Amino acid sequence: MSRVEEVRLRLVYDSRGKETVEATVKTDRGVLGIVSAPSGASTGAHEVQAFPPGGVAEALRVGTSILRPKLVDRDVEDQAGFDRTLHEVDGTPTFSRIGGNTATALSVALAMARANEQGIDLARSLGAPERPTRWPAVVGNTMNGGRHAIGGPDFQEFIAFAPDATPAEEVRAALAVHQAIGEEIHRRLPTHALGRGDEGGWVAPIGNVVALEILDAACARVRDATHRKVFPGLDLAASEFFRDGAYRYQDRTLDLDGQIAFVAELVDAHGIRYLEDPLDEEEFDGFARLTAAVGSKCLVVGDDLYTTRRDRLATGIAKRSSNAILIKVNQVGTLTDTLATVALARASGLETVVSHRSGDVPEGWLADLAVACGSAGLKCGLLGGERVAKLNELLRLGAATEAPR
Ligand code: 2PG
Ligand code: MG
Repeated sequence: MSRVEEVRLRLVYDSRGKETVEATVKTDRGVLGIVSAPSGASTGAHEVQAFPPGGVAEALRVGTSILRPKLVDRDVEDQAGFDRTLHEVDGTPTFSRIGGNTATALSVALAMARANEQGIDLARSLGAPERPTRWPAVVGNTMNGGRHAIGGPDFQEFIAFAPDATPAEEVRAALAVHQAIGEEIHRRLPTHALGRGDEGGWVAPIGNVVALEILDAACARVRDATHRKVFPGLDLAASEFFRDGAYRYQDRTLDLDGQIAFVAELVDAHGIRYLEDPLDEEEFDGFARLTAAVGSKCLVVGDDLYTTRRDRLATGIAKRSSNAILIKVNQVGTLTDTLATVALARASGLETVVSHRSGDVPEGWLADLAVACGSAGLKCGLLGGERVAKLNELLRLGAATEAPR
């Protein structure tokens, strides 16, 4: 049994150039786990707080003076005890004293140190089988809007959903869709400078429905050319344009019934297989109506609805609000809390999709978590070093199960 010998916290930057926390956990066998935490822009109202009121500087101060002495000398195998201490020292329901990002970085760094001591992948160390029978689909962002892009559509993410047999096939198909979309936007808007948003998807001054048509056509083109499985998906992040009881788009305002009818129509018209946050984050009942209407055709995924919280998921299960949940460690702050939510989802027959944040870090461990959770998807974007790191880790995990050549 090895013990935690040293814990360090540092300031580092995420992909938006914003400050975040990196944690190093060193075991008494001299093995390290080094992990940093990502940050969201379209954060859910029920997430823990990423940082204390004084930001990263305060997180480092509190972490080093108060937290560190309680973590040193702990058993490296005892993830639950380590995570409990993070909660106890913080003492608030929202990690507002130490910061959810400090907790996330430390919690995952302990798991990483343990995996490194064992000499196996984090995925295996967290319980993934040696040869997984299914791989998480690549859930790749191809066009950005909402809070992740200035001047784009209201919907936040236009997604290539690639649930194929191997990670290599999935990544290739999703990237081909991203490229085909860039070509099509350039063809339609030849004089426009083409930019990319926070998650590496294209940004263009086009409406939601036109963007979806372009995505649908690009997926069909790639399917025809490669015979790979890749389908349209959306993250509406609808809470971001829900105000005073209505869904307020640039070109229309819809009430709940109107929004449900509009989204259900889009699912049918474009063969959408992945549908995230189509309604406001408090709309458990509306989610249930939409899931009853389209849940047999696509994953209906709650992100802001659940914020990875077990208690909110329990409400969604009781109401049949969705058939899937998005999983983000720093919405709840520890690996133990995250895995408890995943366990409840699995026990209740809901799929899980493990997700990046819009401001992310150039590390690949999210792919390990998705494989360990037996998730239906790894949502991670397609371009930019912080996104590619996760795709490449998924490729590496896939290749590791093949016979050596
Ligand atoms: C989302 C995420 C990631 P953010 O809404 O699913 O795509 O965005 O990290 O800004 O919450
Ligand atoms: Mg989302």
